[in-house]
Amino acid sequence: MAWNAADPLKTSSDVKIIRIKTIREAMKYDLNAFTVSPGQTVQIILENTDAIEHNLVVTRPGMRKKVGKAGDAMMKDEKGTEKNYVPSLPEVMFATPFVNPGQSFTLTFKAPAKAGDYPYICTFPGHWTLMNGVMHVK
Ligand SMILES: [Cu+2]
Repeated sequence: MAWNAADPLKTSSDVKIIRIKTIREAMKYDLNAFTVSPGQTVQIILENTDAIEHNLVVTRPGMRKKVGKAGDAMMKDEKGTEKNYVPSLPEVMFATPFVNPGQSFTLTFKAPAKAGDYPYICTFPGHWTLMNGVMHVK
């Protein structure tokens, strides 16, 4: 897992750019699924158009619930905010920090080499059950 900022020098035609916005007062992303190729460079541009903070965390296949619940449990962690409510678990692959209302963050990473369905969620406690989607790698 890494906090990755966009590096404009590294963009090439092979970069898959995915734009995701948050839906105001709905606790949802406006994109519930997208597809990338194995090993491809992916840039997720998370634009927070909601009135509260959100993040976006990509998990290993089948780990949405585990990571989401670990995020919920961080409500009791006094360093939760500092950690952006991103659990320190091997199931977490990529994560944005918290994105403030009206701000955006670009998360750049290499898509997994292994085909599969990789869930993404907001790990702010209580958000993941509604605020989620799937990155299909194929
Ligand atoms: Cu959220």
